[in-house]
Amino acid sequence: MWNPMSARSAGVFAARAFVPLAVLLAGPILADGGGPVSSSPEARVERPSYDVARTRAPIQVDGRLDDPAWQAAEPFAFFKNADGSPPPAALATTAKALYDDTFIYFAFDSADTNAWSTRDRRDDHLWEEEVVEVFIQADPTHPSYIELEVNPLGAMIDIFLIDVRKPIPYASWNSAGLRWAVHVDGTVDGRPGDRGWSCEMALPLEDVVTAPHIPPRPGDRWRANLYRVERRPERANLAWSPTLVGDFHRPDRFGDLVFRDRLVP
Ligand SMILES: [Ca+2]
Ligand SMILES: [Ca+2]
Repeated sequence: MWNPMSARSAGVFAARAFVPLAVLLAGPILADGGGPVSSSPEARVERPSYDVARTRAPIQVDGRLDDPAWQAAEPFAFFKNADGSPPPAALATTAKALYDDTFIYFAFDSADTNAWSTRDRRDDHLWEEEVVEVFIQADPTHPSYIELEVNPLGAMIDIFLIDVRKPIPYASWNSAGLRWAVHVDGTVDGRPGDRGWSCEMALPLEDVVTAPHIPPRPGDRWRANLYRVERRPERANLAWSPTLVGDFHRPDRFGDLVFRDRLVP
């Protein structure tokens, strides 16, 4: 993600990272599977939605996506570059979500020939390296949202933002019941030769204080987005719902999570 504490430094970062994006945004935007569209790209790139199934058994949060419920869960539509264009072919990214009475779970499976991070402390600036991220705004009439990031070293930063880029100081809000784990197929040493890494997160529903119902009722809709920041072997900023600008903090571009009563497996 981009630094939510400092819009100025984030702007510098975004400018550096997104010069190509700015160029792309000046030209046509490719819609899903379709031809180029030009005017008002934000209006033309629809926000996606995802049906969240309910898991019969709690997920074993060990970083491995071998739980039967994950096997039965549907994947999010493929990640795109933040401008909506197809992502680099080498950076295949699969994500899924599930819920039960206690948690909402997220799984990421990221192909990566060079899984890299150096930060291993809670609440460090993980977004400056490689990371997967979940943003949740359960009620879009409330500006607050939750941001979770995990890197391939297994470090977590959990942030509660009271409004766009207005976080409670990182160390002051920790989700007490949050659980997460990663599994790396390779080494996190900055050198090539890796295959990828997977991540599981379990966010206690009780932390999602703006949710209309806890646990969610079938048909409830939350806003959310999922991201992946890549630095090696190539820079990329991937999103489930492209934000169309060099900034992940765009709740108006979040997709919809729609809770269903479908049980898995
Ligand atoms: Ca697992
Ligand atoms: Ca990488």
